[in-house]
Amino acid sequence: MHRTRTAATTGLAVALAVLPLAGMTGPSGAAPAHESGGDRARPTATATAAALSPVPQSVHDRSDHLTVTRTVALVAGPGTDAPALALVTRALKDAGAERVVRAGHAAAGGGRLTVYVDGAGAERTLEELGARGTAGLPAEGYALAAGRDRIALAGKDATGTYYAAQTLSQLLPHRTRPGARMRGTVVRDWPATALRGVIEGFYGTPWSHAARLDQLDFAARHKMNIYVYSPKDDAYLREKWRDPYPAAQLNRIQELVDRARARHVEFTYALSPGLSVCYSSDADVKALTAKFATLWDIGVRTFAVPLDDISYTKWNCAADKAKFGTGGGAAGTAQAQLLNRVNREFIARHRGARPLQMVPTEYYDLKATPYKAALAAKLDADVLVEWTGVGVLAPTMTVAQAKQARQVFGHPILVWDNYPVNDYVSKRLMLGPFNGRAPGVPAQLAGLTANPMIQPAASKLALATVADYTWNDRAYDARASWGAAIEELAGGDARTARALRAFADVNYTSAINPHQAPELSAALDRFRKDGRARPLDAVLSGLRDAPGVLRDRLPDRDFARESAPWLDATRAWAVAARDALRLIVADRSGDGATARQLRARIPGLATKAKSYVYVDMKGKRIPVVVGDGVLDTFVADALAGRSAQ
Ligand code: 14T
Repeated sequence: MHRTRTAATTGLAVALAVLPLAGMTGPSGAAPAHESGGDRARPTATATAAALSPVPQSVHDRSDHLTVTRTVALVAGPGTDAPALALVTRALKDAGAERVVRAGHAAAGGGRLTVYVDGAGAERTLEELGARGTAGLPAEGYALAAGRDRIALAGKDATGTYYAAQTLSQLLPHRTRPGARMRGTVVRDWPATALRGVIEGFYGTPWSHAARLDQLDFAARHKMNIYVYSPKDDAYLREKWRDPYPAAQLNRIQELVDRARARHVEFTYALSPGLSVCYSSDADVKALTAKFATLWDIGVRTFAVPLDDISYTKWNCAADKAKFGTGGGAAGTAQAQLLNRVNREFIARHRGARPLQMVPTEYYDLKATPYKAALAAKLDADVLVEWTGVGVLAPTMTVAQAKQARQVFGHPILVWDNYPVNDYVSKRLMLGPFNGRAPGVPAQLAGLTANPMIQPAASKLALATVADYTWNDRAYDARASWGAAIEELAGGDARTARALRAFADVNYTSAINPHQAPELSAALDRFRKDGRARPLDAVLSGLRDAPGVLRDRLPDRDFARESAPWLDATRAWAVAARDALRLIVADRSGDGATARQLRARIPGLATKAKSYVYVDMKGKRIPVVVGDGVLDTFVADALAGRSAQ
């Protein structure tokens, strides 16, 4: 165990694991009618939609094409989002434009491509291209139309415009010369839930500063809009919560805040006073708000007070016991009083502050308790309450559960989803897709934040699928989203993508993806049925070579570095499994000499495959697993002569 769990929460977690889940419900309610029209637009989404991630709510290809000209005119509305304009300009240059010139109210024409971003020009161009304007779109929605010699982007708000620019940069081709063609397209798009992102809330080695900056870029590309800063290595968030930051540390946080702002991501500062706070103390309310004020001053606008993984059966001061008494109801009352003061004395008095967020001490179930009842009744109505679903690691989440969470907590619910977090099983990488969350859940929520792995770069695979689900749950297809994320991380290179898919397949299993290595398992099953060694040998050879391909070719160098022990183990298991396959063939053909040789060699190969370790922050060496229950079983069965069809 690499951390301390309080007896109370451990007991509850165990008890909850066996509770039956509420009945699965299907999608509830129809999607809002935001369909786009379009002259010459085809009625169905086509190849364009498949290339976009997250999948837009509505995409229609037009029958025309436009050309990226040497000079492109950019016409922006008044006060148009600067990061959106910078992104559009870069995307056009990456598509082969040599110059992007800002024009006034210039009309399209003159043989050059004109791009309108927001304002009257964009609205008019949308209409000309048969698209509806921004009226009726939800927050962060946008409309994009491209056809003839023009492109129009219009956001419901600045973030919407920025997302239109992100979509355009995915639509435009990558070229070094002018003249590239792009298919005419109409997109009308909006998110399924307001807050979508990542909470750095795991135990173990925290992310580096560089990794956090990189994650903010990644989040923005996937239309995620929140990063909750709650790393376990920042002592000023927990033990030293009352103390101000040393200047150097505050400067680093400021860098994150600035990057987040430029990417339309809400940097959320989560201060956890639970270890020592005295709920009834004026001085502690002041300490909390004074600390928040230092972060407000560097640009933070979203704040959270997590009160998870603490004891609510023991107070930190005698005054609390005297004022609130004992039991869960008393704890809920005490927490509500403290948070309401923060809400009224800080959040409400700072214009531009976003709603306060909190993690309750009971964050992992739906049971009606005195604690939840007190929180529901007494906590200010506008405070968001975080909830992990039923179980700290919720295998599934239904619409009925999400509705019930709103009822029992009595507040808007922000899901803290414990996927792909691997702090409790650091022997695993979790490279499977986000799964088991029903369509319709996002509409019930204030948002969803995913708790990632200790490995930031490797987390991107799962996080891209979380982004897809939270943006457009009704179109979400876990396997398709997983495939798209693999393509993206492979940088569009087919060989790298094949290698990454094979590697992710043997690192697939988790609480939400119960089956390990689905693709390799299918290949093994085919072999068990038809006895054909050749196709299986090709699969295993691909797996053996995948780690080398990834080390040489993955664009994100950190991915391979972080995954080193798992890459080594994958190669070693594939080598052992290939020999196991040879052994089966030798046994089958009565080639006793070869079989004897292989039997002598394979156990050593398996031992080697089990020898690779992940070293945690305390120096503990943890043997990693890949393809467990699949590769090891295949090898063991072959050795035991259990592999005949
Ligand atoms: F507050 C939360 F919503 C939450 O999930 N807290 C932690 C989280 O930081 C951690 O990364 C995650 C996965 O291991 O689990 C939560 O921590 C636990 C989980 C337990 F089952 C703490 C005590 C438990 F008994």
